[in-house]
Amino acid sequence: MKNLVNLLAGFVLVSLLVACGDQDTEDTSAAVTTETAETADEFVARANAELEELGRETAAAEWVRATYITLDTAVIASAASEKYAEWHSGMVKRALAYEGQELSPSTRRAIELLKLSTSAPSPGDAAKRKELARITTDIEGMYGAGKYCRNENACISGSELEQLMADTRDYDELLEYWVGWRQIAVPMRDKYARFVDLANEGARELGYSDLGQMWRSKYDMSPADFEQESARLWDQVKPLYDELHCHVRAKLGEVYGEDKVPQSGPIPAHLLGNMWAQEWAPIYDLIEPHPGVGDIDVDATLKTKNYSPQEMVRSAESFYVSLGLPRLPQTFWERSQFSKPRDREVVCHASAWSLDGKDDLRIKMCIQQTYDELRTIYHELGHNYYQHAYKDQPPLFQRGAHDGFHEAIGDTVTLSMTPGYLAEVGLVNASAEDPRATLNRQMQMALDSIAFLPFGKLIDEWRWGVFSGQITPENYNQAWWDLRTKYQGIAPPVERSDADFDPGAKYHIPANVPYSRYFLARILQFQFQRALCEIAGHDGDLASCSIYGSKEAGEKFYAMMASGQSEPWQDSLEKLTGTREMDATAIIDYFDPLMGYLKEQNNGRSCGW
Ligand code: X8Z
Ligand code: ZN
Repeated sequence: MKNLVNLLAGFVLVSLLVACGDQDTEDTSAAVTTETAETADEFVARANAELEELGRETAAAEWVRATYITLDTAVIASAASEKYAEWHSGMVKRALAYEGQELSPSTRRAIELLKLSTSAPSPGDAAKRKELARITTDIEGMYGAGKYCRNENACISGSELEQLMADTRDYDELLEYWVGWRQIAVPMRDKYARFVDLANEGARELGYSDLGQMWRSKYDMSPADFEQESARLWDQVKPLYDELHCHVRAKLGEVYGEDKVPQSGPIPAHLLGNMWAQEWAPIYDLIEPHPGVGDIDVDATLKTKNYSPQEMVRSAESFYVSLGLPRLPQTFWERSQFSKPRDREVVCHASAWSLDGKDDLRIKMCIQQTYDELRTIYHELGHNYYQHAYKDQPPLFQRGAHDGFHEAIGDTVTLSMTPGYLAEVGLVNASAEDPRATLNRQMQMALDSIAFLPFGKLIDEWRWGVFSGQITPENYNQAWWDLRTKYQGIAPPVERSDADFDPGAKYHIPANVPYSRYFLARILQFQFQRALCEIAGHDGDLASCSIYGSKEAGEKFYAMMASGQSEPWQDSLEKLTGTREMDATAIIDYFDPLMGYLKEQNNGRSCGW
C-alpha cells in the first residue's frame, strides 16, 4: 500500500475511512464550515473511526493486488488508493481549522500524524489524484512482475535472480543477471518522473517544500535536524565500513583477479552476493576468517532436514513465544503467503501486514530454504508482533515509535540467533567455545549489518535530491551511481547511460517505501539488544547474548511496542534503553573483536577508493 504510510514496510497501517460521506472534493469549503462545529477531539475521534474502516478496505485491495498482479487488480488497488487519498486530502484541509487552537498534546500529535499518514500525498485536483494512484500501482506491479528473459522461453523472476546472485561465483554469469534485472526498470523512468511531480505537488499543498522534506518531518525533530542526525550516525559507523570494504575488496581480488577488482578503486557492484550489493553475507565463504571452525551453516541444516516454509515460520514464532509473547493467530497461518504461487505474478518482496489493525496479521513472502530467508522471517514477525502490541491504540497511533523502530524489532531478535540458540533449536551442531568461531560469526554478521549501512543511508539521500529538484530525470542514474560510489565504494560493472533507471530495479523505489528506516534500524537494533541483554541478566560480551527465553526482556520490549506512535520516539527509547538519542556505540562495541581482526588484515593494504 504504497500510499499508506507504513503499509508496505511491513505494516499496513491501516486505517481509515470514511465516510464522511462525501467523496466529493468540490465541497471542501462547505465541509470546513460544517466540520468546525466539531471540537478537535471529536475530529480526531472521527478520523480514527474512519481510518479504521477505510484502512480495512484499502488493505484488502492492496493485499489482493500484491498477491495477484493483473490488470484488474491494478484497477481495484488504484481505486482504493485514490479513495484513501481523497479522504486524506479532505481531512487534512479540515484539520487546518484547529491550527492555533490550544490542544492537548495527544490531539495535536494525532493531527500531525494524520497529515503525515501517506508517503505519496496527492494533489487536491481529482484528475491528478487518479493519475498518481494509477502510476504508483503500476510501477510497483512492473517491479513485482519483472523478469529477465534470455529468450522467450527462458525467463527468470526477480526472486530467482536474487538467489542466483547469491550462489554464482562466475564473473560473466553474475554480470548477465545483474544487467538483465536492470532492464525491468528502464520503462519505469518516465513514470517515476511524473510520480515525483505529482507527489511533490501533493506535499506542497500540505505545506512542505517537497516530498523529501515531508519524509524528514516524521521524526519528532525538524527535517534539518533529522538530516544532520543521520549524517552524524553515518560518521560514527563509517570507520567500520571502511575496514570491511578494504578487506572484502582484497579477498575478491584474490578470487576474481586484480584486473577485475582493482585494489585502489570501487568494487564492481555485481560481485558481492546480492543484486544490489546491499548485504554481503552470501559471499561469506570467500571471506571466512577461519575456514570450517564452528558450525554456522544453517543453510545446510535447512536443506538436510528439508524445512518447509511453514516450519521456518514456526521457528521464528517460537522465538517470540519464548519471550512471553502470544502465538500468532490461526488466521495468520491460513491467510499468509509463504511460497511463490506457481500460476500467477505476485510481489515477492517480503512484507508483514495487519489487515484490520487488530488480529488479521499476515506475512507475504516467497520463502526459500536459506538462512538469509530465515532471518527475513524473524524480521517480518517483528513487524507482526509490533502490530499486535499496539492494536489497542487508536489507528492514528498504530505505527512504530518511528519507522526505524518498526524495522528494528525483528532485526534485534536476529542478534539473538547465536550459535548457542541455533544449536538449542537444532539448526546447527553444538560447538565448543572457540574464539575463532566467534570471529567467524562476527564476520558473517558484519557482512549483513555493516555492509548495509551506507546503502541504507544513500537510498533516501538520492530521493531527497530527486524530490527537491536537485537531481533531474536526465541525471537520475548518474546521481544514483555517484552516491553508490561515494558511500559504498562500488561501481557499475558496465557502462550505464541516462536511459537506464537503476534505482527502479530496487523494490523500495517503485514501491515508494522510504528507506532511512532501515538505516536507523541497523543502529537501533544494537541499542535495543544492549538494553534487553542487561534486562535478561546476560553477563559477558554483547555478541554472545541471546535473549531467547527471557520473559523479562520480552515484557519490556513488548511494553515499548504497545505504545505505538502515541508518544515521541525519544520517550519510547528512553523507557527501554535509558537514553533519548540514537547512538552507534552499541554496534561499534559489538563488532570490536572483528575490527581488531580487520585492521590486522588490512595492515599494509591501501584502503579507500
Ligand atoms: O525491505 C525489507 C524487508 C521488508 S520491510 C524485507 N528490508 C530492506 C530491503 O530488503 O531492502 C529489510 C532489510 C532492508
Ligand atoms: Zn521490514
